[in-house]
Amino acid sequence: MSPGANKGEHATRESPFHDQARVYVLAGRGGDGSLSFRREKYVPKGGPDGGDGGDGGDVILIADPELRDLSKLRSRHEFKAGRGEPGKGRNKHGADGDSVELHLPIGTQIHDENGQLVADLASVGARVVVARGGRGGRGNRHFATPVRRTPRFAETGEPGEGGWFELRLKLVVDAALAGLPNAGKSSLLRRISNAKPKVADYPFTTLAPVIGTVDGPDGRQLTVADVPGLIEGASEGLGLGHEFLAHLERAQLLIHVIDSSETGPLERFRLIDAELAAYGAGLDERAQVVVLNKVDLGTPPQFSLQDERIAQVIELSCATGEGVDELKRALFRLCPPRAEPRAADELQAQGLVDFLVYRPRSRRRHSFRIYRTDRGFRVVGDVSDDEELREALAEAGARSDSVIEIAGREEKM
Ligand SMILES: Nc1nc2c(ncn2[C@@H]2O[C@H](COP(=O)(O)OP(=O)(O)OP(=O)(O)O)[C@@H](O)[C@H]2O)c(=O)[nH]1
Ligand SMILES: [Mg+2]
Repeated sequence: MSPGANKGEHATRESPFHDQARVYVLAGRGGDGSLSFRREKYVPKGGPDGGDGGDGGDVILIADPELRDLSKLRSRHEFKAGRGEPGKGRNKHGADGDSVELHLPIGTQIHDENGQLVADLASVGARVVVARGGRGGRGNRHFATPVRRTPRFAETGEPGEGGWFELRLKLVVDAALAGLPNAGKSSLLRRISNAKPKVADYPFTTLAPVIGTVDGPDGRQLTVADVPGLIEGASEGLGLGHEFLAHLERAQLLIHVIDSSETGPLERFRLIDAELAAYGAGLDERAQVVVLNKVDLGTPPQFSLQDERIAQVIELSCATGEGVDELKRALFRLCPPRAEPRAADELQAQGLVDFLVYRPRSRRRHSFRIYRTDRGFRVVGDVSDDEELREALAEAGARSDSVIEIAGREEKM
């Protein structure tokens, strides 16, 4: 991949990895209430029996551990839920519209068009309704009163919410590897985990993040991410740039890998550190284990640095396995177990929906309601924007010759 390639698209030789996407979602419109009167033999003047419209379906985003990235959204980015069915005579309810569930990898963050974080699907089963379906309209039977026996109007269904959202995947891992190209990061992940990332004797072998699982002695497991190597100027887009450092943001620990067979390990440590600082998000404050790799090639040079972030310095060889167990022990000691992921409905029941930061505001709810009458439409409520009203009426089925009643006056569309 060249630095100018598409944002969020990190191609590998095996398969592309996408960590950014845009989606358009639209919840279902509510069905219209029915305007109907009972018609029975021998009953000349039947009462109102118009049933209610069904509610529109929601668009729901769900964290799914089976998914690796956002690549399925390259071919499809529009998700629309079903409409509610209109009510019918004889008090029949319209059916509710089907909801749409969009499955996304764990760690997907959802932003609205203003860049506001709407939700963070950081744990298994986390779910958020990003667009609520419109409520179905009430049938005319609801509007009968002793003085108005024959209500000749019914509510139309409400529009569903909708809009564009930006999705950004930030992997949720316990630890992440960082270092220059060719330092041996992927070799190390192969050594300590079940993952088999590609290893080769040239820089930028790794082009997309890979997650490995490390098994501990007591059955505990840790996840470790391998990301492409960093070079000086990565923050300005050199090499593969530093965008994929987003996948280090949620790691509790960084494993900083240095090729100890080369000279000047301290300078190389500082170079990477400067790129972490340039990226921001507190990466240059994160706890680190420094791995002096490739010690099979000779005695490593001195690495003495007084830095409170560095929890441990480990001499290691991916070739011989020396130091690998020491590193594993350090990982389990330095990455405390995360809180058990809890089921989303359990969190909801306790009012602890921690992944939901901000409830999306409806862009399509109006300050007025539209009723269908036997002559056309009636608008009740506060109409401040003529354009919004015109659109809402059109969606409710009004045509250019429909009669519209607003505040006691009758108008044409
Ligand atoms: N002798 C020796 N060679 C090693 C050791 N660890 C890795 N290598 C070699 O170093 C080269 C680079 O290893 P990788 O694991 O691909 O390095 P990387 O840091 O993942 O590189 P990028 O993905 O390009 O950032 C390969 O040829 C490995 O075989 C080691 O401990 N000893
Ligand atoms: Mg690699």
